[in-house]
Amino acid sequence: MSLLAEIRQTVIDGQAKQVVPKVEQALAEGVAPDTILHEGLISAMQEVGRLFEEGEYFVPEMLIAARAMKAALAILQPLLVDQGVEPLGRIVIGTVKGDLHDIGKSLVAMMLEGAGFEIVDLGVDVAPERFIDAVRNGANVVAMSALLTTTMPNMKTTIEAIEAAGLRGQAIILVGGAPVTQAYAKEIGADGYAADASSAVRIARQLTGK
Ligand code: B12
Repeated sequence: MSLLAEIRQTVIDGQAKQVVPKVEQALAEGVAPDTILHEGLISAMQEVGRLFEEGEYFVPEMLIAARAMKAALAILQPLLVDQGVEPLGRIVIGTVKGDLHDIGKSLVAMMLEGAGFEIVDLGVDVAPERFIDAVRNGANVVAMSALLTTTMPNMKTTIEAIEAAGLRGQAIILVGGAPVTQAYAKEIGADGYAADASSAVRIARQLTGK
């Protein structure tokens, strides 16, 4: 099995302790951090989702796999994020109310930070009022993540609350997460959608004119 395949399998098996030396070894062998991220880690989480759908995995297995993914991400983070750039704008990011998935959101936050945006990360299960407070405090982009079809409507609720607070004109709204689509983003009145972290950076730059 190739080292990348081993990394992927270790995440699927949820072996956080074993994944760390494997990622370090891959880096030492010159494998690009981005390749480890996509072919090792993200691909593993897709497989975990498939196993869950098929009833082979349950919540505890998903959780353990997520822990292994995070351990690996912690090693990659400094390599994926370049430093020392002047902030391009202030982005408030969070996973919407009712939703506890944070890996994709954190990855997007990390890449946006690397591209030079200042990030206010509100974490998971974020109520509309908290996004609104951040806009009041100077955030000019609101980035929302949702991984559940049942929590996606909370993106719409948040946009409506921002509108009701009279702040819609002050913030560019970006949405994403596995079940979210360009069409859904349009339907709820978001300004932008991206399917992954690198396109999130491209869209954020484009919409902020940076
Ligand atoms: C890990 C995981 C969990 C972990 C989360 C741990 C954590 N700390 O995040 C735990 C175990 C807690 C969990 C719980 C649940 N989960 Co879950 N989970 C997953 C799993 C396997 C992986 C998600 C992940 O991390 N992917 C990797 C990241 C990198 O990808 P991503 O999140 O999609 O993010 C990328 C893009 O979407 C995008 N993006 C993400 N956010 C944003 C934001 C913006 C602004 C932009 C521009 C882009 C963007 O960029 C990211 C990077 O490329 C998915 C399966 C899947 N394939 O998605 C199921 C999945 C999302 N879970 C699911 C379910 C059902 C649940 C539970 C309801 C299970 C239960 N019965 O309790 C609970 C809900 C808990 C809650 N209230 O939130 C279903 C959702 C089904 C649906 N249609 O709604 C899925 C799809 C599994 C499945 N195939 O059935 N889960």
